[in-house]
Amino acid sequence: MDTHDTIVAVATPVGVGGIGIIKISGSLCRAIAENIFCRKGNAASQALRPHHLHFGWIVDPATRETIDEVLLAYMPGPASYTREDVVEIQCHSGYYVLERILGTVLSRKGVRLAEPGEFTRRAYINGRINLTQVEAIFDLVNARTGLALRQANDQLGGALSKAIFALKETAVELLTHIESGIDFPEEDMEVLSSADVLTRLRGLHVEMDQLLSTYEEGRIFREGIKATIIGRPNVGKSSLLNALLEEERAIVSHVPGTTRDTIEEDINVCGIPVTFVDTAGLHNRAVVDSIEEKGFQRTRAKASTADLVLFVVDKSTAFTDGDVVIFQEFREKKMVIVLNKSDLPSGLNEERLPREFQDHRRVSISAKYHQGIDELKETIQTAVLRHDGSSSMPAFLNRLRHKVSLEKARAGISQAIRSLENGASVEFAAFDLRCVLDNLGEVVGETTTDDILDNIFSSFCIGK
Ligand SMILES: Nc1nc2c(ncn2[C@@H]2O[C@H](COP(=O)(O)OP(=O)(O)O)[C@@H](O)[C@H]2O)c(=O)[nH]1
Ligand SMILES: [Mg+2]
Repeated sequence: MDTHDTIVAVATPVGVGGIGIIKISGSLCRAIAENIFCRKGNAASQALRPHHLHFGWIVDPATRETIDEVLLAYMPGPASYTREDVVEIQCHSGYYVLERILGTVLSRKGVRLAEPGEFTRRAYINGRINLTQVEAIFDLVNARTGLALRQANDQLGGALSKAIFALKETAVELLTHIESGIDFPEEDMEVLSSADVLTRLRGLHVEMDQLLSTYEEGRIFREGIKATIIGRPNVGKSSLLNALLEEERAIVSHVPGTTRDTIEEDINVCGIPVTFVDTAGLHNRAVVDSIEEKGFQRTRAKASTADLVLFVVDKSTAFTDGDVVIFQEFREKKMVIVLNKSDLPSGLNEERLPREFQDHRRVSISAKYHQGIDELKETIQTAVLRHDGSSSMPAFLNRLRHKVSLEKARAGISQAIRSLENGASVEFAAFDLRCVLDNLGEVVGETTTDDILDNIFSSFCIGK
């Protein structure tokens, strides 16, 4: 990919609409603007004032035909999105208009169509943003809840990269101490003993542990969770899905075994995107037919891969062996026990629930009458998150990529600690620390391979 070309793309969704924006970045921007843009009041002799909107027309330089009435902004680098010269043309959004303006710009030598994410890639290559900030832009565009948006903005502001740079700084400082001791042993520099180095390495390890422990939650903010509703037939699983959705999505019936397939719906639960999965009720009677058998398999598959299981129990009847069997099967999962049909006289003594049930979060609801649903949502939130977004939040790892690189860095620190504990010289620790610096550099994009970069930028849309 040539990074010296001037690139152009339509930056708004293609289609008929109020406004369409064409974005150009590169050294030819100004010449292109002067060539195709005719300002109102024949102000052609005046230079285009940077960072101002100019009103005028796009005119085909070959035919002198007016294509559209537009607003144009010229943003010379480095004060621009890409740090290169940038021109943005706000025109009317119509297929033909956009295509004609794009074609006019592209007809110039040295200009080509931008690849997906290429504007942002240039911002990254030119050092305006680091790789975690690139990812934050992607997350911002794709945010589905307030919490996801907040996390994306924090990350764009540098929350995660600052945490990584702080770790790097500590590692560099330690490395400098060790290496100055190796290279200039006779000089009058503070040389750390093996014991001092060990103490500092252990400190770094703890800091990395802390940052790594944020991954699960960071991932949930960004991607959301899958919550599978399970339980015996007729306990009210489908009614619960409907109550959460506030619409009659799943068929509810007093006939057991009504839900045979799984049904999935997305709901924003206190800022977390949750995909709820309604399933076929599990029972231990003889299986009736092959459809039911398949339904059971799907229920089990969806429950075993879920981030959270909502185990629905009918509170109006006594606890059954069937409930216990289901509970035992999924007890290792993160679980909320939902005691449904609380509008009916209780047939279940909560005090006498089996011991292991008492350890799980429990909520009483009436799915039929939409009672206790808000409390259930709050319980789901506290079951999966430690932070609710109301207070200040730490830096989060929120991508597998971050976690993998930081785990490699932590393994490097462990390795250095082990060799020092076994009496090796500090030179070995210095070697490990250099690898740790590379691993940390991967997170912020300093030592990231082209494959990974291609992968990240290709998920962007053209024009971003
Ligand atoms: N009284 C009462 N009945 C309910 C409640 N939730 C579900 N039901 C009834 O229980 C039966 C089974 O409900 P359904 O949602 O189909 O259960 P599923 O088989 O677990 O999906 C239906 O007749 C529902 O109307 C509730 O909270 N209170
Ligand atoms: Mg059902």
